[in-house]
Amino acid sequence: MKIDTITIFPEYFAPLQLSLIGKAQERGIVEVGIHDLRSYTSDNHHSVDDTPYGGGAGMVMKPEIWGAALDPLMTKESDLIILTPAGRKFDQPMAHELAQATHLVFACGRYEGIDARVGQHYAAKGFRVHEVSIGDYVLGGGEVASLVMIEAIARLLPGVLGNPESLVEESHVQEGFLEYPNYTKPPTWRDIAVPEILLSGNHAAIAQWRAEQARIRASEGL
Ligand code: 6GU
Repeated sequence: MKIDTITIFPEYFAPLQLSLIGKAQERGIVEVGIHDLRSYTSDNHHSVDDTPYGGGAGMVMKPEIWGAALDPLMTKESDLIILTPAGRKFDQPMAHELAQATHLVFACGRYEGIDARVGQHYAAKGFRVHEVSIGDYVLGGGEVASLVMIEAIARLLPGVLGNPESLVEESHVQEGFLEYPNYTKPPTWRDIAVPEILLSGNHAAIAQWRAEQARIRASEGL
């Protein structure tokens, strides 16, 4: 999978060199390109935003700059993701859906967002355009939101996770069952003992206990 992100803060994407996605890049499973929106400006001040038509607070990102940045990236294979708190809520099914894509282009808006004609234009040209939010709170921009999405999507790609069984087990999370509590050594830590059943070696009883614990967590809304 090819992933491109366009941003005025390329430094935000340094974590993509680490851990899971860093390794996936080394292995050639994903290739990430980071593009500085300001390099597509042509004025002396490198301005990317302007005042909103109709008045009001804040600034809106200029469509010409976004067009200049997106045109060379977009192909028939591309899905354009515009990050905005007004978008469709990102969730695990959407992560699975986008993990099937060949090329994802993330447009990270700042200020009050990107001129609405940008998404409209690429949709009218026949591109797949998704306006996406990661949750019901407001961030300073789409950078962190796109990092969240990239991590959730990349770990679903074949060969990224060392242990694909964890993907099978977590499918229960997607089905509305929340996970059971996990423990490792030592058997007692600060006077708290690991539930004895987990040390019993009785796999059927352990599976039953875990299912029950997951049900309790779900019913408590944890
Ligand atoms: Cl995608 N952008 C911003 N600015 N805030 C958000 C968001 C996106 N998702 C949740 N909050």
